[in-house]
Amino acid sequence: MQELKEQGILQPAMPSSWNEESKPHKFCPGCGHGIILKCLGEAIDELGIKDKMVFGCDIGCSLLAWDFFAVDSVQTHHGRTTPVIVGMKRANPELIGVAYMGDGGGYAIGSQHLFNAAVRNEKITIILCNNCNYGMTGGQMAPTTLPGMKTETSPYGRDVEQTGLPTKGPEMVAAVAPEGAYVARGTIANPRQLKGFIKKALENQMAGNGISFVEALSGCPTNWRTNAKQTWEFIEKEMTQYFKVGELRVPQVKEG
Ligand SMILES: Cc1ncc(C[n+]2csc(CCOP(=O)(O)OP(=O)(O)O)c2C)c(N)n1
Ligand code: SF4
Repeated sequence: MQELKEQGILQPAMPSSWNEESKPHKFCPGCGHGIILKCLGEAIDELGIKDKMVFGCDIGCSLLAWDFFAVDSVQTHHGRTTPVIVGMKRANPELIGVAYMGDGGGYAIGSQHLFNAAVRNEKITIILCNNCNYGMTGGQMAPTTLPGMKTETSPYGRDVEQTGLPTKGPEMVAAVAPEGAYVARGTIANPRQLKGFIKKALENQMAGNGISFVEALSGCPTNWRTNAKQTWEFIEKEMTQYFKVGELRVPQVKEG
């Protein structure tokens, strides 16, 4: 990477909070994780909080971001990133803690941590990549798999009579979090808006208001077995039908 830059062959506009040495990144071509993390990187830059940051990533494809940023980072066990970042934040409230995970990590194995962190209004930021499946392990059904959607473990399509309806994480967090919470759902199809949501989430933590949670609708072309156009259309036309994009909780701005 450095060599290519020195030769003037490659001059990518990377956020300064990124670790250039770890680029090109480790995600599959067309994966949405990179777009979400670019939004996060730009938000960190704009807020000037790089030196205060601790970035935690889960098991799942989010772990491929363990060296993504030039900030203190920790890679945790599956579903345990929320309590790890909560612990760090409680030990050092000056930190800006981000827990990054997939829908399996946040809504299945780690759902109790997400739920209870929301109930306690922990002053951390959680960013969750919703790609409708368990990406890293080969595309099994996840809590967010859409009704009728085929996966490795729902080859005839998700049967909601057997498995229930897909989890709506932001709606759940918004329902249980006390005053001061910031909750939103963005999409990689609208990175400018997604970056705005992530920035507001970080600002909410900086203000000490309460928990901030952003779900990002994302794509997993490898396991969906889709080309670029099909991936885009699935996110834009199928996912947004069920998962509504927008802000669900925005704290009142304190006067003075
Ligand atoms: C305790 C534990 N259970 C199961 C696994 C196996 N496992 C690894 S990644 C993963 C699913 C990841 O899916 P998700 O969290 O949605 O993230 P994605 O890979 O889609 O980004 C599972 C079940 C594990 N590593 N640890
Ligand atoms: S398996 Fe899916 S989620 Fe994982 S890196 Fe590849 S495209 Fe992304």
